[in-house]
Amino acid sequence: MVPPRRIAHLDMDAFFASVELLRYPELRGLPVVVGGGSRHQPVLQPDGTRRFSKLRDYAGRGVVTTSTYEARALGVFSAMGTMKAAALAPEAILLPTDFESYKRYSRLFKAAVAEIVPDIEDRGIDEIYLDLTDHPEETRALGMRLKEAVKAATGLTCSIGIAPNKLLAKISSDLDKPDGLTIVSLEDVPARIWPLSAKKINGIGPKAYAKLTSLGIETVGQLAQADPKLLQEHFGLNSAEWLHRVAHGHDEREVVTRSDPKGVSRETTFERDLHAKHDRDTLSEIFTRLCTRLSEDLHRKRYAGRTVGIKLRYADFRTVTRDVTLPSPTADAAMIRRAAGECLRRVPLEQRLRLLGVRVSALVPLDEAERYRAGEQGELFPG
Ligand code: TTP
Ligand code: MG
Ligand code: MG
Repeated sequence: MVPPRRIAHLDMDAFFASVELLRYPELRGLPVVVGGGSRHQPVLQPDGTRRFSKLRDYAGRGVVTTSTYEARALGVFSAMGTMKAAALAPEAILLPTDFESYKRYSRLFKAAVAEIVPDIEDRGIDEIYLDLTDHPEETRALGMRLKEAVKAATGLTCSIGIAPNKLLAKISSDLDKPDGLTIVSLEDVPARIWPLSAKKINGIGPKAYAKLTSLGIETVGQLAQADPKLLQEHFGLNSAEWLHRVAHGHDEREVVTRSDPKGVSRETTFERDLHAKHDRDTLSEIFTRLCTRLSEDLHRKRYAGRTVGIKLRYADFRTVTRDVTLPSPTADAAMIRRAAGECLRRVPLEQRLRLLGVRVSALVPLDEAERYRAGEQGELFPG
């Protein structure tokens, strides 16, 4: 028999809100909602304290991106209309959304995990899957070490689920949030997974769940016990089989790591549209920073690339790209900046710009690129 796998799902706790609390520690313990705009930026007052916007001051059609657990206790959750949230929690603090910071912390926590388990399946800004099967360390100790590494690198807590497959790992990471570490085996499925709502299963969306409830099926356990014929009638053969399998905790999907990316890119949407001439300095600074970050990404991923490209989006949302291929692969910020600058000179710049991106592709492993350069300089010996 093949021994069971050990798959981990790691998800950051109240991610965007927790990043905000790092810079506004005075908000700890309060209901805080992320989802405002720049007009909700806290204002530093003469006495050194900050004045924050409150939800009750909000007017508009925006939605909540996330909320602290204190705000959730008042009924305020992701994707809820902010006006509706304001009715539930008028005194909650409202903060603007700052994706750049969240992306920075996202990279930080993933890099910290990669020090311990290099093969990561990236599932978006605040979550990853890991295959721990071949790792020598005992499961709970390893889980604790991952959590500590994330905390040390970011100051943030996460929750981890470890199980024989992705399906159960994902459900488990949510069982003891925040700051949880939940280990679930196949034997635990009846006791720990069956009482849960069927919508906890990744892949059962609101529509499928509504259909299930109309058939009298609400929990995973009820789904596991459901008559296969009934499910087939309503969902078709394939989906019915899948529903049956997942309800019993079975899932064969592999953890897919992106160890061989086609290209690495960075882009930024400006806070206001910029003009190539009038905002020359700002634009140039942003451009250089993008290239520096991209170079850092390449070094971290240990890649260099021969093709450097740019992407521009104009104020009217038209997008253009240009690229140039270099004589040898590079990961160097200044070389990327120079090549990207060359591309920029080949696009019309009369209109204002809303987005700028830089990309390096035709990748080779960084040490290969370094050997190549050494060879060019006559430092490499054959063999
Ligand atoms: P989640 O991991 O779903 O939520 P969370 O990290 O805020 O809270 P939890 O402790 O329950 O994991 O999403 C991660 C981030 O993605 C979240 O901080 C904000 C963003 N997000 C949205 O912008 N819109 C949404 O509808 C959801 C669910 C999340
Ligand atoms: Mg999260
Ligand atoms: Mg998440």
